[in-house]
Amino acid sequence: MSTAASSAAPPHWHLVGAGHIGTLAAAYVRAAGHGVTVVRPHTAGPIKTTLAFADGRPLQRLTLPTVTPTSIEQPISHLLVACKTPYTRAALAPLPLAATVTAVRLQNGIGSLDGLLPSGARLIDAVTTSAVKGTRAHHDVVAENTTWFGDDGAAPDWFDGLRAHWPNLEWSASIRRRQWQKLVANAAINPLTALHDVPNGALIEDAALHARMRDLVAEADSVLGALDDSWPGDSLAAVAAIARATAGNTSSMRADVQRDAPTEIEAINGWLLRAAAPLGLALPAHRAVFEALRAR
Ligand code: KPL
Repeated sequence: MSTAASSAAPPHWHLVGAGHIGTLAAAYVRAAGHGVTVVRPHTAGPIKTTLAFADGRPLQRLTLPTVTPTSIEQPISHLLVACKTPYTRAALAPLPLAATVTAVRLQNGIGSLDGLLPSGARLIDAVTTSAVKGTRAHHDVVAENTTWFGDDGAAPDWFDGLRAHWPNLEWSASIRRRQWQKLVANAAINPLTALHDVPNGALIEDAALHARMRDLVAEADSVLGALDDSWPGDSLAAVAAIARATAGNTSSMRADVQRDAPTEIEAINGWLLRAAAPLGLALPAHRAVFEALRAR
């Protein structure tokens, strides 16, 4: 679903977080004729990288201009946020955001932009199941799965044009449901694989880990069901299917722990714990992994 096409000029995006998904998003918006500039904390030259696609289409070379927050002259009208959630506050604080900025949040977890955008901003949440691997200089786009953009409104006028260049991009009027589904998977798979330093498939193969995954999923379902009685619950089969489909993968949180970087635990399990508190729900399994990861 989208609004009628408009003759408005294509937007110019400022991208925060040129990691795997941020770079893929930059390649798609560039292909759609949008502008894109990467915001970096320190002066640096353009980012030069290549993207290889699993369907065999030609290697794409991408050169992205960069800018520091203090050298941005015009207020930012379109912002793509693809950094890891723990860096969001510091990355956005120095940015000159327009009062009506449109921000697309391509991050795990929920709520990392709360309180960081002007009151007139439009926040579009994005949920993707695409997968990219590689280095800063080269990205292997392993899977171009569905990506949903959405908020409470109709799609913006630039959406149809972008969709033509972003494989499997959809506008979702029920983005919250999509976010919650991804949240439950991330809240179960990520902390367990990080704490036990195992690939995702271990949560299927190891009975003890499987039982802990089941508890995390059941607690997450209890919170989401209490927040919204139309939440279907019973997410275990869906989460197990993700763990199975990504059996050999290192979850993003395990990768963060392996390189001693901050994890996204606050935006994932932390969000569930904060949502559960006013509902009077104790989430012992989430509390345990949250504390264990914070204690690292
Ligand atoms: O999204 C993921 C992540 O690692 O952050 C999953 C689905 C768990 C795949 O590894």
